[in-house]
Amino acid sequence: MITALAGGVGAARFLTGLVRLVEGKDLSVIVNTGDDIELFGLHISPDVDIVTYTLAGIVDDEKGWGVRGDTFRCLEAIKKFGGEAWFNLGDRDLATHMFRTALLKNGFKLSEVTTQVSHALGLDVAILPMTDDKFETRIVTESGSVHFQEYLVKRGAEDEVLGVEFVGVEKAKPAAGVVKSIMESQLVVICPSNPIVSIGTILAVKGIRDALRFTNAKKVAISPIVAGAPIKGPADKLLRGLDLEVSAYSVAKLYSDFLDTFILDTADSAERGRIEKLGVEVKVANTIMKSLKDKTELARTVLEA
Ligand code: FO1
Repeated sequence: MITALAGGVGAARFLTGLVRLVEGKDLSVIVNTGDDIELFGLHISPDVDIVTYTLAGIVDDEKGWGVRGDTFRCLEAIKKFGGEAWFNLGDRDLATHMFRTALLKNGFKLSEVTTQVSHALGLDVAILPMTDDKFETRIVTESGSVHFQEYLVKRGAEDEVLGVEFVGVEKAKPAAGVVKSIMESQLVVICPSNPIVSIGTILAVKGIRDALRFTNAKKVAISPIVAGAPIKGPADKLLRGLDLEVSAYSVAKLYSDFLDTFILDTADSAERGRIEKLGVEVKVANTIMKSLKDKTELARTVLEA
């Protein structure tokens, strides 16, 4: 049994390689829900959908999110009404959000809806939202605190980051199956996702970090930072905003209380010594995933670790 901790696009790309090597029924993916947002009365769960669509083979590969070949007629109509349309919700994607919202209103949990959607798309991987409770990542900027999606998509991640807030963190409990899957796995993989707003959120949910410390599973993380820059997204701005160094070492340090092995990109092999001093074993590999072969090779490196 393998458990992966995942954010959005980077994690989903890695998982595409992993499912080539392990059976879906032996894999659970715990997904960040701090990015979830309500728009037009609908519950959008971007990272859960990115992982689900990618593993189901229907994601828009170029963008890494949304459904391949989707149309945007509903959003265009909303724009005509003068509605805010900065978050690009495709027509088929909207069906997921409408279905999810209707079930949530009828008392189902986010984890239950996620299972129903992923099974309907033919997946046997267990996709587990980190929590069924409200959890919202907000970025503190000079103009005040804004929802993470507003910071990233609406404002193009251009604001200086003054802080990060996790609204709901005190009350959020891990969703059913999350702690059990960490405790019963032989391997826990921390995907190459943003260490603050993707993995950091999952680790902030009460009980998850302790489960990682206490499980007998081997814990392996893949660096999301290569040559001092994130492969995708604003991890550099967020790390800097929290007065943290932008480096693979910095990420390894954030996980060092539970981590066994850190997969470092070949471009950062000079960091090996510093990371080993944290008590973490280091493996150097190519972590840039352009082709399916790259993704599968990286997954193989993780399994061999
Ligand atoms: N990212 C964007 O940069 N622009 C968008 O308009 C956008 C829409 C969107 C719709 C559905 C979805 O599931 C994801 C979407 N994303 C979009 C990706 C998302 O904002 C982030 O990449 C993740 O939340 C971070 O992992």
